[in-house]
Amino acid sequence: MSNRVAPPRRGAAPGGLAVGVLAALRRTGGLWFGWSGNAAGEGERAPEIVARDGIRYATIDLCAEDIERYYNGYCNASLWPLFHYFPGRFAYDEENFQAYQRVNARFATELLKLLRPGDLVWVHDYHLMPLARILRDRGFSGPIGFFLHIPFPHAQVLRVLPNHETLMRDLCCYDLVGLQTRDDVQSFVSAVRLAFGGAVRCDDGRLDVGGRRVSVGTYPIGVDVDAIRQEAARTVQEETVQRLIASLLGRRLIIGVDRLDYSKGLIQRFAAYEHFLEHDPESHGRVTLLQIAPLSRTDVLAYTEIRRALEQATGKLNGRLAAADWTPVRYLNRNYSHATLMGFLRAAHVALITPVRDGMNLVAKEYVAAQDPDDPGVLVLSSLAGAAHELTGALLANPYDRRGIAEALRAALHMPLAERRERHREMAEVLRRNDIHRWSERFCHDLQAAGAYGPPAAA
Ligand code: ADQ
Repeated sequence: MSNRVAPPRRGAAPGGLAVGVLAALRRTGGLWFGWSGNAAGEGERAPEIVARDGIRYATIDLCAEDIERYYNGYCNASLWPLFHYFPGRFAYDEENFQAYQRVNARFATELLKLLRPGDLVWVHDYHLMPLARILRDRGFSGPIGFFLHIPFPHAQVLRVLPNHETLMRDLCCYDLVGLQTRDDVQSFVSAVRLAFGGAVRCDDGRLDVGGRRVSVGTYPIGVDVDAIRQEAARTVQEETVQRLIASLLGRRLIIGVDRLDYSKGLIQRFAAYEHFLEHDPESHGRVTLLQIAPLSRTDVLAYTEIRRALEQATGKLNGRLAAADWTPVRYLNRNYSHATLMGFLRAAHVALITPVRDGMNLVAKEYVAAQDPDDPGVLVLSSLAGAAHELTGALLANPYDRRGIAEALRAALHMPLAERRERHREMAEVLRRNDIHRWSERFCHDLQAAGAYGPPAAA
């Protein structure tokens, strides 16, 4: 279950969650259920179901008011900013919370009609936190797990949300709660303690709360390393990527790929790049930053604002520093196929991935996987991305520290081949040990085990 379902389409660009869910379902088969992304006409219709390559995709439409209140409102103007530590961008409206509950109840009703005995339910992300409680209330007794793709905020941030206690109680109806990093697990436990009082016991990843036992663990999402390497090696030869390479005229390519979102730190990144260029005149005319930033959540005000701010920042930077034959930043709001994107990543000498907060950041992992091991590029990565916990062979820097990022960029551009190979080897090994298949296998295995405990925890 996830808010949006992404049946594979040619040229479609799945986000991080979709990449992970698809990889998991391709191995196990099963049903993927969620919102179609469309507004409903009159009345509620039964889910539309299509089957492709062993996976069934079931989707429902939502009415315009629910899209506005549940999706744009509670999910993306309340939960998203707060979970990414932006209380300043947090907005709250009680009616939006009611819509959130209403849509979750509708998802549960439709899902129950499709579930079969022995099914295991894996719920993805912050849109669907109440789902287990509703499924339990209506008699479903199989294992239900929850994975959060974004950061889990510390209790002292979460308490800004008026309904944080309700949400924490709902989350404790799952058998297994999976989070991206150890920090997220600690924050989750802090929030459970806040909601249930200090008396919550936590032993070896199991919490005893409100008469139930809930398992909690770290499940960092990964990528399919070998598939990406092969895909990148193939597409780097194709016309779109070759034309990009030819257009550089020998300049070094720095790449950034992020949904256009304030959590991705693009304003700070452009400022750091400008700082780098100002303090390194030698690099003028010798580097190009290609920033690919497809638009997202265009109906939410904060996203229109960040888009405008980035357009201004790009215009200002290029206006100040460009030469007649050189543009420092190429800024694109468009989607590419996954394959083409992997070719771009392989062609780049440096990836500049500097979110100000990110659950994991798959692009950082994809960049490492896409490299030629004999001549790999260098990853400059934000210390505030979940991926920084694993990718210690990257050049890590604080995304708000312009000077630190500029120094990392300089070091990346001048790094000797032996060091690039060594850092890349180390990171590729980590990625291979914990790839996307292992992520889903571990989660499903632990969910089966957690579900087998049954409800107990004697009061
Ligand atoms: P996202 O915020 O979407 O994911 P990310 O993890 O980087 O961020 O995943 C983005 C995915 O979309 C990548 O697979 C990337 O290749 C793809 N993509 C991005 N831009 C594209 C473009 N222009 N064209 C084609 N494909 C593009 C959320 C969380 C993250 C978490 C993931 C997975 O916010 O922190 O890592 O889920 O759990």
